[in-house]
Amino acid sequence: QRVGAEPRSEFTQVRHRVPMISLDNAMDDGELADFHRRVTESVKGGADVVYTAEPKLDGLAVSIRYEDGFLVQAATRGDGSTGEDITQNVRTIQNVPLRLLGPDCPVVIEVRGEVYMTHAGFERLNSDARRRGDEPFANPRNAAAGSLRQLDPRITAGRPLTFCCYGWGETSEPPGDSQFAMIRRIAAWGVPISRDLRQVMGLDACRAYFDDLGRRRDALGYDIDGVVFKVDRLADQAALGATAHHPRWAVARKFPPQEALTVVEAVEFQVGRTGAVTPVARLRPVQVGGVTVSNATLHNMDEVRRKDVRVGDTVYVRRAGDVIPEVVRVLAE
Ligand code: I6G
Repeated sequence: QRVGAEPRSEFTQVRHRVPMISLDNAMDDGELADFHRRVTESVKGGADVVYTAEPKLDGLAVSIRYEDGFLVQAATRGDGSTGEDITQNVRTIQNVPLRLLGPDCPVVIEVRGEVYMTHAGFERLNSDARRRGDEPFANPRNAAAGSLRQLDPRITAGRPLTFCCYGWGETSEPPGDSQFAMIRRIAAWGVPISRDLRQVMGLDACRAYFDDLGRRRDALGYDIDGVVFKVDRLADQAALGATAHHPRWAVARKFPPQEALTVVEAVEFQVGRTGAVTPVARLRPVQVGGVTVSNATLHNMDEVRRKDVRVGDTVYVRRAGDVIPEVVRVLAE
């Protein structure tokens, strides 16, 4: 149980003492190899450079500040220099510690990471919304964003949000020698981190991690859009520095998107063995996550009405693993 707070009329602005910059993307294997080449050209140890590897969660970046072990402030990324104060909302996230553990927790630390919603939490939230006759959320990311942006923290408290730390901002603590060791220390203070965080050496190990996570992507239970690789040695990170936009010591190797836009050319009604009727959208063929999709389920007539799908509409289709592709929503605009 956690003590709540009154609704607010607006969010106040928070200036990030250490900017929250975004990551550069590697859209294919060649771009990952380019990143690795740039790194090896400027750090000692050359090809044997060690990276941390972890899933890139598809959520919202937040920074959570602890002073003397107490959670004192939480903020959105915003434009990277200034975000919004969402302290009272973040305090309602069950796996965010309000106090850090242990005698050795630092005087000041800002932990940074992603707030997201699991598939199970998202399904529960949307089925509750449908039961009440409310508009469901389009995807877990929108649901997480809408939940964090509530002015009334009591609403956020009822939403199934989860936090995962991947880095830090201002800290009074010398972070030690490596990214991996610092994240493990943060975890020892009670802050959740990715169970898939690993150290990998060289480009081939990065590729193997990426391929393995790609195979497991649909079984993770939450959306990810890639893998983040970071040069592990903090001295090397400092030497590599940053451009105006991105750190030079990290990259997000992206997976192909699981959603694409196409046009509904017809709707047909399939009758199953039990007599159940399933409306199926016949689509203009489109590539989704490396596979050509030309049919997508519309589930049942309630869903057709709710989504208001009509022949000729432009729609988002989504496929995940072996699941039958589905029409997610109409692009009304
Ligand atoms: O947006 C991000 C997602 C994941 C990140 C990130 C990350 O690490 C796993 N790390 C950094 C350093 C930044 N953005 C800036």
